[in-house]
Amino acid sequence: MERQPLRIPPLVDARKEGNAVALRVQAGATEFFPGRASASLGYSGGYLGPSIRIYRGDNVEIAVTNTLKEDTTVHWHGLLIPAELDGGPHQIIVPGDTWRPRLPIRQPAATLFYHSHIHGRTGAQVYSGLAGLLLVTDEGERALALPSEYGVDDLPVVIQDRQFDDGLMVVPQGMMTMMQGRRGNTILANGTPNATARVPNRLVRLRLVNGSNARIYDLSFGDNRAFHWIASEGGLLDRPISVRSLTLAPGERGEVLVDFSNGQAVSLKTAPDTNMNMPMMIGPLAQARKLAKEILGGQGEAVLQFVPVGGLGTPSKIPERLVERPRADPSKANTRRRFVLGMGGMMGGGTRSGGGMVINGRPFDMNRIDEDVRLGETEIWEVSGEMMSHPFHIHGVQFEVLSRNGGKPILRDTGARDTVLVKEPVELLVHFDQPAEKAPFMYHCHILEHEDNGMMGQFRTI
Ligand SMILES: [Cu+2]
Repeated sequence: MERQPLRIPPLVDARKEGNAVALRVQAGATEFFPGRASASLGYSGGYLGPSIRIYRGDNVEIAVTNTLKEDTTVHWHGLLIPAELDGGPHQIIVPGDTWRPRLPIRQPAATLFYHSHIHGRTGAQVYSGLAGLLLVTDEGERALALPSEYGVDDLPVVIQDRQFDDGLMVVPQGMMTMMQGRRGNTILANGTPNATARVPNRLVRLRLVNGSNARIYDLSFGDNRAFHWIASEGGLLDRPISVRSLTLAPGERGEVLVDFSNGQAVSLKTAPDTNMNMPMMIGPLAQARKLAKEILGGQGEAVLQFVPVGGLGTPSKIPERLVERPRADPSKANTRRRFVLGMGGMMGGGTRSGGGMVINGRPFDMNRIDEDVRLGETEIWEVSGEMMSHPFHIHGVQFEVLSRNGGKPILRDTGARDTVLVKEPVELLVHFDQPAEKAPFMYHCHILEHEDNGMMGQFRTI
């Protein structure tokens, strides 16, 4: 397969636009492979949307015009804003309409992820291309002088698996697909199959975003080099963590620094994906991986190749410390809630609608508030998942992982987060400081087909 240069989504700097940004939700035709135009969706483009740089302290109006023939919403995943601005299933934009939320940006620098959240069609709309990045910046981040030249040494990398038949993207359907979540036989980076990025021969920042509907990536470099993890979903970590691999579940983001000063071309690759529900996992791991390869397209493979330019460079220094962040105090949490993400319908006889995707035994209902939380409180949410691992996302908050499976959190749980992978129980320390009176906030599985089929609930803060 011919290599293609990594596509870089256009950058929209909100301040340069007077903090008034316009997005057009549109249908398009995208040549993922040259000469083969696939039907796709995008924001102000054929597939995906611009990266929007927004500044802490500003108020940014984003006018979203829906030119599709179907309803949509735009959820600002990770943004800490009141629920009526959140773009969840209740903020529907009907065809021809424009939605104009004015977003107060009051949180630390982070890589956030906007995407469709229309109930029942989120999976299909995101798979077709309705996703993009919000890059929050602040003074603390800029003072660190991290690589920040967009598209040069600060690269967005939205990783997605998509199904291609004869060079054309297709949106998989069917019961099995809904159970496992939509996967695909081809990995795209910013919509580019078999992508190559030319990078300077020095330190480069990658904003790695798992934009897949269902697939988990276990990312590492072809030469097993160490790299530095500097930011989780909620923003910068206290200090860089040297790692050789990073796991990202759907909806998760991780910023890393990679030193390309040795001038050597290297691939970012992923391990095979084996996250599927239990009946398919019975038997030895090798068999499960074979099944994963055949059914889910989940073989280990390259995501993106890097080619440094300029030959041998000078190794860069990594800052020892990044940011100080206030920590919530677990002793202040008086309320504990438990959530079980269930897939009971199929196993239990398939009597429930939507394949039995539930939280605490109940499928999502737009008209039911599941939890009332007191505004300003800190709570412990204990979350576990059945049958397979589920990325659990809560809107309007950041949280920390207090424990996993009764023990200490694992490396992957580090930092302020809005999404966490669960199967074994995790305890999350969640602080609620965004109002949700006029509309509720969601919590759900970020395997989008699980979410669409009912693995979602809603809460108010009152
Ligand atoms: Cu799930």
